[in-house]
Amino acid sequence: MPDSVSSLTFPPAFLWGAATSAYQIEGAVREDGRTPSIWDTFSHTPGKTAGGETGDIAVDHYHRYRDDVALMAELGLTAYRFSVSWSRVQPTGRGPVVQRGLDFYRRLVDELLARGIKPALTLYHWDLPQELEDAGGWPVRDTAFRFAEYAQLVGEALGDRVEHWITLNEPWCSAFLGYGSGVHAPGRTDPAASLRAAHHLNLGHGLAVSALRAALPARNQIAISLNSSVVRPLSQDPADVAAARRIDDLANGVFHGPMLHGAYPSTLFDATRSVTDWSYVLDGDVNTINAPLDALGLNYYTPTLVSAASGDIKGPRADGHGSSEHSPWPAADDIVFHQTPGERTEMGWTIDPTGLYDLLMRYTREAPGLPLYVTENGAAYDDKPDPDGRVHDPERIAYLHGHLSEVRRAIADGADVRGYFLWSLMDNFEWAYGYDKRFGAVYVDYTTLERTPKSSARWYAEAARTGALPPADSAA
Ligand code: PNW
Repeated sequence: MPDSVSSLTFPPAFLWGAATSAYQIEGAVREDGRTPSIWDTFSHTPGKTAGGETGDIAVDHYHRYRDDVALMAELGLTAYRFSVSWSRVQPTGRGPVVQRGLDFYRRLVDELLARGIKPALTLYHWDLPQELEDAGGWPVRDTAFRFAEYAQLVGEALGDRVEHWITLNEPWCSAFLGYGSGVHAPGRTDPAASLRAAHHLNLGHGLAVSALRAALPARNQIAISLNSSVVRPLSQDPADVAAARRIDDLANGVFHGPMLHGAYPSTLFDATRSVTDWSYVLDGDVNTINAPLDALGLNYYTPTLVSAASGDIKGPRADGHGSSEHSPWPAADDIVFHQTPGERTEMGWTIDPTGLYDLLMRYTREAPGLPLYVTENGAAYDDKPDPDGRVHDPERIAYLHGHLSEVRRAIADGADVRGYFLWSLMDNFEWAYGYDKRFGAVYVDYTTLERTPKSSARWYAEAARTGALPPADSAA
């Protein structure tokens, strides 16, 4: 075996996973007592999603979970990351649980365990019960306490069989795409509300960590998934470097500051004074948010390239965060977002695997000793079945090979990366983009809902089976 191949061997206990989220795959939105979440409301509001598409049926995973787990087993996955729909379990966001809703996740988890696949459960992947949004949503403090109560209920119900717990998925998206640019539910465009939402998501996370600590057996692992951005300045000009630092605060520091270091960056407070006075950060909050974690999940797709606006030249907003005349970045109108040069995926996101290496090394420094997981990484392509029904996606294989190689390089350089979750197991509802953007390793025919593993799924299965990366050009 040539060195270049053997050096791509991963640690024996490395988890080879795939990820999904409830609203993107389950469907069955009115079954067994589930009530609408903000994503039901948003997707049913004209003009909010491509083609008016919704998650009403999605890929019908709620009814097909057994077959889907069988498929995961066939692909040799050793872990599966999914999310729980809050309004399926606790329809109004308060009060007692609905057992029928909870039973779905019990059955799913039991099916996974029976096949030797480790469940990684995300409590919140953007689908706030609509009733809680009607009461003010994440900008109001009470939502954080409601989330902790929900976390405790799910922890008590599933703590005996789920070892890996993730509180929030990508609070940046919830706060800044949901309440700032409005391209995600609930579709509000208020920079002050987006920063309040960020704080209350943080607080909800911290309260949930403590609630889970009390509810779960000690061996369980509690984490959060951040879509931490790799923010790069366009040049080494001090103005561009300063612009990158400010965006880094708004993308990363706003979350990892209180979570990992017990403080918001003071530079973040200074830079956003024109929008908010941060008076809703009460004494003790930051301590609550700083609750110790057992691991950190990082989601990575593409880096972010910024510069300071020079003179009256205002560049295009090429930040890849969807189209809206409202920026997701509060108090940052003087900063220009650029498209990173290079090949792009169907999302328009530039492929840069070195960003994943940089991210893993950064958090190795930022949180020494904390195990890391790549909880999402993947690419959308315009996949189509060949006449023989097979789906070939060499671009996705190249993307996965490139990024997993960088994960391996980070491990060699001291990053404690314990696993990788490909986004996504199967094609699904890509939020505001609807069903058009296919991220799956498994192809879904949206007429028949039939599942067909793409060649990337077979490539990934081989990696999972051998614990090493097959060459990117190996025709699986
Ligand atoms: C993540 N951005 O979404 C989510 O966790 C997934 O549910 C989603 O399907 C996947 O990545 C692909 O989009 C993101 O604008 C959406 O920076 C938008 C951004 C980042 C992540």
